[in-house]
Amino acid sequence: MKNINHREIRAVLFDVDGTLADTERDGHRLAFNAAFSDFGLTWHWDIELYGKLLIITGGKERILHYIREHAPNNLDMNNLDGWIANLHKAKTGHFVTLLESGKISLRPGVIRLIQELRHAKIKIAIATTTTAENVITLLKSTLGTDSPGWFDVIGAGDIVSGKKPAPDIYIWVLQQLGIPAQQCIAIEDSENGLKASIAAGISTIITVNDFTHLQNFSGAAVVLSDLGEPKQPFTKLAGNAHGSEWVDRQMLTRILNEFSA
Ligand code: XBP
Ligand code: MG
Repeated sequence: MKNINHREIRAVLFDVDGTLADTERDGHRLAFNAAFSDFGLTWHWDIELYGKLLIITGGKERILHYIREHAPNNLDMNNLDGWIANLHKAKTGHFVTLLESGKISLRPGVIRLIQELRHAKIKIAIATTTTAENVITLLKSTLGTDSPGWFDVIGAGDIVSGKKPAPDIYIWVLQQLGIPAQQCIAIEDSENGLKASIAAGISTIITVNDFTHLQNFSGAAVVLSDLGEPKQPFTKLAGNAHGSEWVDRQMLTRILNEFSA
């Protein structure tokens, strides 16, 4: 008998940093440091400090947080917001150059899943805190120049005022897609990202990385090492993987339906 409550998945919303690719440690962090040096600053964000600073999403917001905590003399500067915006622009330039050099690749299973979803005509979207220019460059450098056009919606950066953990970017992407949260899955890597997606009502898969694996992921549908590949299955860290060893359309559909029977 057909289950009348059965839900078909209609869209998958991908976070970018830490989810599509490990961009933080050897990407954004290096770009911030290069921009600090351009501006004659002695600031240096090492890996340990950067891991702590990731509590604040958004590069401009992260710089302001750092100034408050570690360099408060700068708070008196005229037009601090404008100065931070310029510093951040320089950082984006360095990050884009780094991506264009091809040094950052996509995480396991990302290309396979994107291609499976496209083939099945399931919509794909981006919901990220990072700057749109960074997203477009990452997609082009890893998936090819046409790939930004594969995504039905790209929600990025300052398009909403409240950055993750606020749900704003997810709500904006859902509105643009015109699809209810109950027919979507989000893929995230961080506690801030999870808070944002579940506050928008979206079932969420977490794929952890070195910066996020100790965070609190209660509320996630499942917590995995990565999306997995047939020859390189994921490790399940928490939740229900529905017998799957890599994330595919079938697993996404089972997750979508696990709370709705
Ligand atoms: C990503 C971020 C971003 C990047 C830097 O968070 O917080 O700020 O670290 O990008 P999420 P920008 O993966 O949760 O979206 O400097 O372009 O903001
Ligand atoms: Mg992330």
